[in-house]
Amino acid sequence: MKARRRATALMASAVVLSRTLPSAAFQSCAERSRDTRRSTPSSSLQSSLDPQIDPLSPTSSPGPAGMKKKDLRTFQRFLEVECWKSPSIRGLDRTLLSVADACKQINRIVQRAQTDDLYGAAVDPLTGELAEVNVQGEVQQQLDVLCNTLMLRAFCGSGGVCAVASEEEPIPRSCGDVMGYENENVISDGEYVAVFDPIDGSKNIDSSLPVGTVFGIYRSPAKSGSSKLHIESFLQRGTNLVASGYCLYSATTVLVLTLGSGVHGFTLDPDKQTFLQTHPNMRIPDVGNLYSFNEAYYRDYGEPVQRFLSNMKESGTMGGKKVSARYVGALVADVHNVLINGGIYGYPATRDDPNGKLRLLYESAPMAMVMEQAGGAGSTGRGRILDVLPPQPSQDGVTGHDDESGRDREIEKGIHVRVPTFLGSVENVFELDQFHKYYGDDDE
Ligand code: FBP
Repeated sequence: MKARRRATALMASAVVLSRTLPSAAFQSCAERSRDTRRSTPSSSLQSSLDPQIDPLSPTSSPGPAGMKKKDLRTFQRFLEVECWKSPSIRGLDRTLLSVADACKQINRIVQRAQTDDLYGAAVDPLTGELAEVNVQGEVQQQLDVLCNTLMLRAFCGSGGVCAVASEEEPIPRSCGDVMGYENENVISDGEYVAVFDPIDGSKNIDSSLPVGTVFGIYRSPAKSGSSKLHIESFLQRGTNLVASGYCLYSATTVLVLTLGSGVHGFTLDPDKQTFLQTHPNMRIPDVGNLYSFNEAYYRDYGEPVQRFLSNMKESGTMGGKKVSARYVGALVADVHNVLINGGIYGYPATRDDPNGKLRLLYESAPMAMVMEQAGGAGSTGRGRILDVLPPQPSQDGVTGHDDESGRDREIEKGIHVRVPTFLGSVENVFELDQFHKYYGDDDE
């Protein structure tokens, strides 16, 4: 009786294993366990089995697939050459190197968040009370505050930027204010302004899913040396972006950047802590079979988007291939996936949010510039994201007006304005736009 029970248990785990491991693996691990009595494993397997030997160290014998460090160009070298080639972006290299350093620090913080208890809401160290609710109405997380500070100082400490706007700041701040200089003029001769989302996909943090950082840089029309913060420097169309990019913190840490002439990807070498140019001249396929929408909101989407999604699922194909869905819940991760594989990412308008969720200035526009520079497209469903002009404050745009709070609210509206966002391969985004044209827009 006992023997029969053991046999059934064995069979059961075999079934589980066969369900969890692909048959070949199941077969091979059974074989391997059986075979090890007979043959000695290959040297690379031995090295990867022996915890003493680091399979990645250059001295160890090459592991599977000849694991050699490729001779890749560093991010610094790339910037030096690009800024040398185009005088119009001179000075940006210092700023972007500083941003890359901040991304390395954010990467380390994200990886240590669990062990160093950096999760959860930020607490005011002085009062012990929960920190602010940010302009989005969200309780600021510890990581939001930490990464926001890192990005603020990276941009303002670089010398090239005179003012910044962030998802975590209600209104833009001058770099003099960020760096705590008495006389803010000290810094205001930077010719650029920067916009950024320090931690994108913040809801993913607690479950260790991919998150990112998004940034964009505009030339500031303000006269250098002026002492007033010029809001209109920020409320520009995305077509005026001089540079934009994102950093993805995931299985690998990847920094993707455009300076307005193509898109390049740099992967962080964890040993050297250097970004290496692993993806030169990135191009998105003209059409793809991947779609990335939060379909839980399907019933709240407008008719054009509903018909686009249902049509695609009924046909089961997109771009001539079997359609496939991916949704990580972080703009940077989902758009990076679409950039590499082709397809479309969308965060449409919904019944409750007629402009969707994503913020034009520091999420949709910088990502649309990257997508367009890689041969893709960025649309609101009714037009190019980069052509959208954020709402302008009614009066002359300079703060220090007598009705400060009213003025700030106007500025906030412009800085944190949201747009329906569709990013991806030109054929897929074009098709979505056609659905908007055909099924009208009165409900969106
Ligand atoms: P945050 O920048 O506040 O994280 O918000 C943006 C975002 O997290 C995007 O990264 C992501 O694509 C989207 O919101 C996910 O929203 P939802 O959970 O509603 O699908």
